Amino acid sequence: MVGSVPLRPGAVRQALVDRLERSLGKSLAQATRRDIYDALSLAVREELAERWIATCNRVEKARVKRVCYLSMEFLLGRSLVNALSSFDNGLIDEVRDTLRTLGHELEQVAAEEEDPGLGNGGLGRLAACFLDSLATLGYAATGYGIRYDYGIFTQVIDPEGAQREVASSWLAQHNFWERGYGGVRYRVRFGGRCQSMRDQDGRIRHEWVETQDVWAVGYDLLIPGNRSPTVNHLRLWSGRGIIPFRIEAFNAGNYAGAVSEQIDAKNLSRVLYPDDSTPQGKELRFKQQYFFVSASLQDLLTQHLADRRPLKELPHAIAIQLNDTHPAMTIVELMHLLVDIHGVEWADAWQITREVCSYTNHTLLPEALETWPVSLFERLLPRHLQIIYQINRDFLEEVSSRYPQDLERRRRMSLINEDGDRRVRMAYLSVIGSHRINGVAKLHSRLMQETIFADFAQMWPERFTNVTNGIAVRRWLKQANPGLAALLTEKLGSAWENDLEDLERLKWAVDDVEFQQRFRAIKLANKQRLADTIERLLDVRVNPEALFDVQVKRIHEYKRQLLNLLYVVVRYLRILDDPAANLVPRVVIIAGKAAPGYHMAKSIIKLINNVAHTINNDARIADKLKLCFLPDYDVSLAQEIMPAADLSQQISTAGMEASGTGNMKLSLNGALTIGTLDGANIEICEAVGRDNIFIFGMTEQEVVARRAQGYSPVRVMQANSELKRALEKIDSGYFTPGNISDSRVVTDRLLSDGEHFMVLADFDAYAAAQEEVDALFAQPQEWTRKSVLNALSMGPFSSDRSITEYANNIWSIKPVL
Ligand code: 26Y
Repeated sequence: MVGSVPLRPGAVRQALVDRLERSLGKSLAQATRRDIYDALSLAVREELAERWIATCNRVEKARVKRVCYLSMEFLLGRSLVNALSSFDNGLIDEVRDTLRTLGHELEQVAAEEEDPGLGNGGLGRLAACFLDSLATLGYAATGYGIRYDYGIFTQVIDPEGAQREVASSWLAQHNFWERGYGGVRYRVRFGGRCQSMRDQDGRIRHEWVETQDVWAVGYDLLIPGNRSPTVNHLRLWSGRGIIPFRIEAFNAGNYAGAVSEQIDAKNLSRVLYPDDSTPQGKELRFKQQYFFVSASLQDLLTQHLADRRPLKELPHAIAIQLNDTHPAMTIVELMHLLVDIHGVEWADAWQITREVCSYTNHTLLPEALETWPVSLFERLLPRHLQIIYQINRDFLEEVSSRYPQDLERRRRMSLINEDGDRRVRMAYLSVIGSHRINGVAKLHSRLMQETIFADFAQMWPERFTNVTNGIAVRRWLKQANPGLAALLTEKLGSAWENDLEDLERLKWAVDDVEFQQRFRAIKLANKQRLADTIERLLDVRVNPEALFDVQVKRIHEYKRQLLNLLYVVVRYLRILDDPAANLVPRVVIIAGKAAPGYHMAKSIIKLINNVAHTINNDARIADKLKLCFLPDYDVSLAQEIMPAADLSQQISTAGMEASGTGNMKLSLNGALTIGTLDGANIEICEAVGRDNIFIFGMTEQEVVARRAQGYSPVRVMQANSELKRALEKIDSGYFTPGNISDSRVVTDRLLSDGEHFMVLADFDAYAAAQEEVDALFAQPQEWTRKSVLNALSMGPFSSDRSITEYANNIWSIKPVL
């Protein structure tokens, strides 16, 4: 039974009391903060549900084309404030006031919600920003993914400074943001064998029989658009046994056997990226991919047929976007469903598949380019292997007719890698089955065409394109930085929320002293708030007037947290040399998780924490330098950090960061970037102007050339005495008195011949750029001018712009409105 008092302006208190009493059975006097959260969430969800139904009706009537965004990851962040602030009627202000009269702060009530960590990093957060933009712009769109019981682990730092992973269930408490409770379900099949026979018309039909099946049950999360009538949904699949409980086995005393089928099925959606270092782990990941792809495709075909539209019209009704290669089995499963289940001719099915699908690549790193052993397909998806072979035969024929006699090219481009154990190349499958293939920033899209997909780009240049990433302005400015949002709205009205380019109109304010002062005061308040969080988390007090220098992202050697750390050690040693020197005080903030099996990344975290411990407890340093590793970086923590940053570190080895999106979030909140010419940094530099960003280091071409010459880090170290001293200090165990080998694994790696990420090679240039940062920060007005300019120049980096490009150039869709 839902509440009867709708959540509307003028009725917030009544709506709350109504949900408390009638849905939760609590009086206002008894209500805890959690109860208030529950009641408010219930009321908000009802509003969304109403809009969602209306959206579905509009989509059905208008028969507009719909996007299906398939992704293994969605990092949505918390829902309550996002939903409340999306309403166009100022409701959130009344909610805030009402809660205050009840003795609660909205921010604290909102923090009752577990942040759903259904992703790892950039790719997952991008998917969430895209869903936000799709709804805001009024496009019909469905996200499809997995409802992991346990998303990304909670990162705990142990007393030695090392990362420990703790399972965290976002579902431990009732989740109000889900709709459906498993209303939709599809059968997903594994194993078995194939048989073929002729039908009445003499055509060969393939059957896949004796399979082991599971249910995929769907749960929907509602996705509101900002100041938009559109509410879309994200459908996440959860595994269930076909026979959840075998009562005969149970009664015979076999309690484990009675539920084993249910457990096996539920394991499919148990965790995000299960460790794949064991054969069981590999198999589980493979099954997860097929599981969510199959359920999603069955779902969209069922809806298409329910609309009484013929299958050949599918490309006019649906666009499927593959978020990297994790959903690449879409190409094969769609062929299987069209040909084997719905009797479409092979050639027609292939044309439909290619017109419907498109693929985004997010990384050039070789270890992330997925391949699956042919033997896994043989055992778990035998019919799909036949289909892959057929696709490959047709494709290689095309290659041969384009490039006769070029056997080497055929070998290179084949879907099957024949070296060693035979493997299916999932990225090639994604390319062959898509009408558009895009990278996520200009440099990355070019490199993608010149390296990993060079043969394909030569054969089909018209299929390759770029769509530079973007971020959701609502979450990363409107919600994360209410102070700045209010200032912008005061000056411009609120149009910027859905049209970030509108900030250009404020460019006059860059030199306006009063505006600068207000901008600076907002930044200081945000820094004060983060300083409080730092004290709560780390028991370290930092000075909010210091320069807040931020590097937040996954911990990976290519992102070069070690370059940052080396410079911190250099600064530390400089202060010790001359405690009286007049240095710009800095708080260096680092956060991010390491993959559980990535030992070097974990050593990096441990070293950062050990250096931090030494510096932060060294009384001689006082406020001049603090190093803070904030544990358990997630979307909610990011929302606190971004608005408080002065400096944004984007210092990957050029050519390795596909785009980056944290760079955009930080700049939008007024941080200046210190960065390499990599990923979207290049485009950020173009947008803000070369004078308003600190660019340093080797270009992508220089990296390649230097590597070709033979890179010797030892030689680099010898040439820079400060760098040498910092490395020696780390190597001596100064920061890790308990265990010298903790630091030595890191210094050994940095100094190893040909070190792949070339950390030391960029050190001189990095340190020089950091000196420029200090010099500018010492001139607060100049700094603020550039900071304002950065924020106001981020128009091109709204995910609304990215989505508009996908809509026009890849999906051919129009808004429902
Ligand atoms: C399955 C496994 C091998 C794997 C799992 C996750 C491979 C890759 C990933 C995730 C990649 C990722 O998050 N890439 C990031 O995507 C962002 C959005 O496009 C980019 O901004 C960022 O540069 C890129 O590293």
